Amino acid sequence: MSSIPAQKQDEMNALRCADPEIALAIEAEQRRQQTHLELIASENLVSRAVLQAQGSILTNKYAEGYPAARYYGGCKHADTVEDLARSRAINLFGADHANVQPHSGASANLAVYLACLDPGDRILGMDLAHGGHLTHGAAVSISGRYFQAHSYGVDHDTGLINLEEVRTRAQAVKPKLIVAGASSYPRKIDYPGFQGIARETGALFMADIAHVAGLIVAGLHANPVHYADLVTSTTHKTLRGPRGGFILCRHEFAKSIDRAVFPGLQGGPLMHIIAAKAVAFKEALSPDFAIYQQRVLDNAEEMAKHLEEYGFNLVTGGTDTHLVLVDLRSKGITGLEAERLLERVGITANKNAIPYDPQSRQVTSGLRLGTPVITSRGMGRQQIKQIAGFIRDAITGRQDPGKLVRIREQVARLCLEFPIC
Ligand code: DSN
Repeated sequence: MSSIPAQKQDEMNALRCADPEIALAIEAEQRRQQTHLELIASENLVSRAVLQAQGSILTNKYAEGYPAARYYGGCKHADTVEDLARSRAINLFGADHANVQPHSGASANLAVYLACLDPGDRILGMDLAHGGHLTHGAAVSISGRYFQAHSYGVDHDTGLINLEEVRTRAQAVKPKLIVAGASSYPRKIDYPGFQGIARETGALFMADIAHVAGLIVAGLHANPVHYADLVTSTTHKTLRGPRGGFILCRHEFAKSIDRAVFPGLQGGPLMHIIAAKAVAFKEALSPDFAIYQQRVLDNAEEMAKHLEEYGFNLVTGGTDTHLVLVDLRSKGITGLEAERLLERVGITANKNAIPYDPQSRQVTSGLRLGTPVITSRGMGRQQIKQIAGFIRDAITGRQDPGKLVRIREQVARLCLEFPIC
């Protein structure tokens, strides 16, 4: 029997007739999401309202430019949508200015670089191998090819960012821009500390809050809008919106940021996505959103607690974010093997480099586990304990196919109790 709800079935009928292959793949993905526990820290579940806006006829509209200054006719309603998205983003974070057009977090970061830097300028960001992001200066990214990229890492023993080391690096490198933000760092980032270093060394300060934007909105992490010159983010991680990016900045950067996004980097904005961003921002303004974010944090803390009880080593010894980074070396399994093993029991997670990882990036010694999706499904401490137990049992029982089948059945039962929509 199909696990797809009736309303969804109706919506899929047109697609099924027009393109059965794509319809089947989407339905299969719907079943996969329903029947698996998604622990990928950068993913989330959007509301039906966000999904509807994203699937709306706004996708038909070209609206190059900005509200009241477009290069196409017929943009009245597009203007309404983008104005709402911008004002809600400003309201949510207390920023002077918002640009909601970046197609992704990577595009948002590139727009900041285009607005503030010249090719060859020096930037200082967190090392990708220590939890940073590709676009913060990795050699394989345009950020590392067009700019002179330098990095800071985390302390070998604690796994924590050491601001004294960042300061020393900044004094030596004299970057034009310092970037704070990470993809797999389980602790709060000291934005005032970074601001101080940027001021001392004459650098601009950009905070990339893609992972923790929802926690910031809920007041659970410091708001870098108060400390950074520019803030970039995605909308689809803890913030629970559609896939996309946005930029917040002070008035003085507004014009150059807008010009960098369009016409500097992008053409027509994705108006259907901007509408969905507006809906997500409105949802994030509600009191329920802060409660949800607190649960995300509680669940991550609970996950860390049980994994530690089961003898797993955690990078930094725990978490104060939505994710935990497990160092698997003491369990004699690589990140790649663990990712594949968990997939067999219906748990989706990603292998992840740990700081100073002896393994390659394709193999890794770590596993990143995040709680946004399972929290959106309504799971709480009791279920987190069960899930940590599944992970322990799968890893310790990995040579026992019968045991893995039994865990898969338990995972499926838990998923059934918490439908995704
Ligand atoms: N790829 C995202 C993540 O998984 O963290 C970052 O862009």
